Amino acid sequence: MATDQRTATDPIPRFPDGFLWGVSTSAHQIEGAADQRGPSVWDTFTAEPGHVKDGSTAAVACDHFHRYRDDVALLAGLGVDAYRFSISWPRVDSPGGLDFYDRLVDELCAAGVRPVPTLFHWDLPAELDWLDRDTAARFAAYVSAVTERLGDRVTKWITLNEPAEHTLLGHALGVHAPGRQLLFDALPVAHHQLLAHGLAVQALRAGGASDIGIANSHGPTWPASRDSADVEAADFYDVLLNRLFADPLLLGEYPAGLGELMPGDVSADLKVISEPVDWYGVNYYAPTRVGAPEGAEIDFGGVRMPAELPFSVREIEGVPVTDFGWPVIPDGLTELLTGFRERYGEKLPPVVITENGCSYEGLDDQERIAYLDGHVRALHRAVEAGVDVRGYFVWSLLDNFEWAEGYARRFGLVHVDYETLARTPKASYGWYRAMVASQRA
Ligand code: IFM
Repeated sequence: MATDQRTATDPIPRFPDGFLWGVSTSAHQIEGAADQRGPSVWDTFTAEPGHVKDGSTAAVACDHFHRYRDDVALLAGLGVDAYRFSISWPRVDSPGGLDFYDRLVDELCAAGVRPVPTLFHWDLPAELDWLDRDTAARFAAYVSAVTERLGDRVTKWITLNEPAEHTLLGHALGVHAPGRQLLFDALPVAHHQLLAHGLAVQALRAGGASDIGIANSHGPTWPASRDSADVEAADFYDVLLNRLFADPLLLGEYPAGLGELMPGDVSADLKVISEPVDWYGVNYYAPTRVGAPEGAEIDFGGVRMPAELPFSVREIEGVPVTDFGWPVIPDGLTELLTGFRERYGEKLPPVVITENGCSYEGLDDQERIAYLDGHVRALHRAVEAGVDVRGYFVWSLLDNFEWAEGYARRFGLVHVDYETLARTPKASYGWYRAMVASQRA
């Protein structure tokens, strides 16, 4: 049987020894306890009506801050090797803020689950701004403080989560915090986050860390047709999504034409930005179909795409979609990883899938099982094709605050009742537990 015809009833093939199976969350999306930390740009943004679809905020979210012991018990029950969570910079900046992460890390270690913190997952302290170069240095100082406190127990670190989305959605299109609509004037935000990453790698190494990565979102970009205008638009989108952050990190250079648009002494900064990482994190959800601009603003999955952009995002027809409307295309993951391997060759460090998942309602979430099953198999095909993949993290452990969508999109293996905050494992939790166990059998 051809590999791409394997079905959900066939056992999932074995991944290499030492492969890390995990789940992911982020601070702002689950912690709550907003009264015990300073405000972030997301608090300011959600306070303004119209920014979050259901008008909700993350003030309570899943109340993980108070219920972290229950959540670690869920992780232990799941049998995962590792838990990717994020550290809230505004909490760390508040009195006693690091105590929470100290307790969480202890609880994880006691449960035999490896902590994998992300140091920035979009919740920038409200008084800071990525348009300011100084924010990068402030980030490095915060990272040093975190490493000093947790570095005796945490060995695996992630600097940033999806700086591309934070730049594009937050600063270019204005649908995420801080709500700026700068279009291409948002490029300094990308550069300063990259610089922050490089400085953070230096700070982590100075603190003794030796297992450092970043979580970048990527996906294949498919031209809407063979028309040269569509192909050109898709290439442009590919640069934004797949190369703007990866090229400086892995090659020490910006894609042609972009370096000139960045502020500061770019060549000196690129040396810092390309400090070698130990592994490269990829968040994968779906491919994007891109065509030439259509001359009018379009609403794509709730994201306003202004007419001035040199591309338009088009629907991918004939495939299942999640509740969010995202196409389900597992082969896109194989294509992405083999394509990365071709593009970056030996410069691509080992890869970890730091996020993959889908939004569906319901406790008997067979669609989520099918999605995860398909993607894990697709990942294995990438391994068979020679890509060095070392781990896979499902987004997400819990249903949570899905940014501008509020609580309407449920990505969890565990259902959260937002009235009672009760956690109920879904069918997919049982599926993932059995799959991870089967890898060890
Ligand atoms: O919830 C987000 C996460 O914060 C970043 N990656 C994509 C997820 C689903 O949209």
